[in-house]
Amino acid sequence: MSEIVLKSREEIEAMRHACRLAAQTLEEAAKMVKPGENTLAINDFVHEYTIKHHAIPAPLHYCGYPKSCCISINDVICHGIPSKNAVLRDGDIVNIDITSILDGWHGDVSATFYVGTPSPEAVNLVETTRRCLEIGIAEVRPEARLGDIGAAIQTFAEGRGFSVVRDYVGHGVGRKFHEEPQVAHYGKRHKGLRLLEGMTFTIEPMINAGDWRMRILDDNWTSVTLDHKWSAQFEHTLAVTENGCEILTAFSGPLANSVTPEHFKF
Ligand code: EYL
Ligand code: CO
Ligand code: CO
Repeated sequence: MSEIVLKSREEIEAMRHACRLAAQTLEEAAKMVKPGENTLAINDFVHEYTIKHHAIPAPLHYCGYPKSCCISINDVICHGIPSKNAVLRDGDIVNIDITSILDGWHGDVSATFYVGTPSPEAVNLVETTRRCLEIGIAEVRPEARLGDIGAAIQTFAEGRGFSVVRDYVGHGVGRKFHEEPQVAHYGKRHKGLRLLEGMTFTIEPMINAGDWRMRILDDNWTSVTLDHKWSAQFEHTLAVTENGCEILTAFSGPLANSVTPEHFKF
């Protein structure tokens, strides 16, 4: 049995530091996203940067996971294992998911980046997914319900012809990587748990160009779309505040390769 842990102002201040480091690490790692780069090199940078800043990469050895972050290319939904053989190519999309533990507190953040020049289809998927996270975040305030977040994301994604992954959800985060509650990216408005000030959790929608079904590769970690159409994801760690929420993993500058292209119109 596990329960939702509400965080005090002091605890949220401690989480700000872990979350800021995770976001900074992602911003620095994003600079390595270029054709020809391999995902193990990005992982190794993330690992060293984390250690240098007196933090621990949470994914390493979590449930036996072998690397310090997850890097998921194209039809990989999530939990892509960094590998020297996974080489970024022009036109790919790649999600980098980073969780840092600093002073015992976790910060969990991810974004999807364009490698070189994206196709219009890739831009539509990635920008829709970026907007899904923003739309979910806009629902977060005391007295709102978890179903409001899921419904807002699902309505927007499906309205654009995409599907919402069912097998993975956002999660409470704090002293533990994964706490209650589970935050589904689909659902019904006015249903589910009522939010309270002091809750800290992630929203991390995975949006597929095709249908939502997935399978796990023979490596027992990597989740890919069943139809091999592409999947994108963005994630932030949030704290519910008196009026709304604070994005604890907000970025301090523009994320290279991640900003919405000028020509894209919703
Ligand atoms: C480890 C455990 C199966 C991560 C996240 C690494 C992977 C596959 C079992 C969630 C759950 C990262 O970053 C995450 N969420 O945003 N497990 C994770 N693992 C792992
Ligand atoms: Co994550
Ligand atoms: Co997460």
